[in-house]
Amino acid sequence: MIIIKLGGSIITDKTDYRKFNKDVVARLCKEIKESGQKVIIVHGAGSFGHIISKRFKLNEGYVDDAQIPAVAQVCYDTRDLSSMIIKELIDAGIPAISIPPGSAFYMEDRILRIEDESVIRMMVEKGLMPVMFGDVVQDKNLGFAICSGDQITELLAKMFDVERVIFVSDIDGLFDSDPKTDPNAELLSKIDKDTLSAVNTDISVDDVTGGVRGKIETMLDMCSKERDCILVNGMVEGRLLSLLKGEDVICTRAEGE
Ligand code: IP8
Repeated sequence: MIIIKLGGSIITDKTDYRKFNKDVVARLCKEIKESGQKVIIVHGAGSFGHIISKRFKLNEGYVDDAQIPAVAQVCYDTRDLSSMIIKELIDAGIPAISIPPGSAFYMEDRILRIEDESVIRMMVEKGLMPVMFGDVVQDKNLGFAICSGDQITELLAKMFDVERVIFVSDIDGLFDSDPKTDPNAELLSKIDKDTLSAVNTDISVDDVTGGVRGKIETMLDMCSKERDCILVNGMVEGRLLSLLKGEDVICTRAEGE
């Protein structure tokens, strides 16, 4: 089993509220279908989640009543985004069903709790693809909190026998500084625990769930002897398909010891 996390920067324009990258998503869905691999997809929220969440400080939990309509709006927007992705998956021939974490699960101090995994397992056993995403989730202690797609990815990796986790983004991999602003930025083809201190992880767009630093931490946390974690550029046509077919591609790989 492979988990693919479609990052918010590839499925949306993160600087433009609710701008869906339909053509890119449609192509990636076709690449996944063509690979023939058994895959579960998780997606980020992009500009359907981060812009309003940041404006209303939703990641701080409940602070005042002005946040409540914003919670509803973000939940509406992320579900809308997920429906658009499901449409592309179904059109590509992948039978996918959206499971909104904010409607199905809860959190405790930002830790996601799934008490009953059976529905997700039943879907997978039948060949249906459960699709989950970054969302606002009710939190027993904070009121509500942001649950990132990366948290969902970690949880699914524990539930299933996952040999590979692929993070699809709009950059070739992790660089030692931001390639969008630094022409001398160098790609790190492999990363380990020392990588965090070596890279400049400034965040350039609205992102309430940790940006590049959070990504490195998640990749290192999730990789093991049996499971590698890969960051790949989904904007390059065919690269995800090549990776899924086992070919060598430009990417960053976190391998466990
Ligand atoms: O895009 C964030 O999920 P991510 C979810 O996977 C919200 O970090 C609502 C901002």
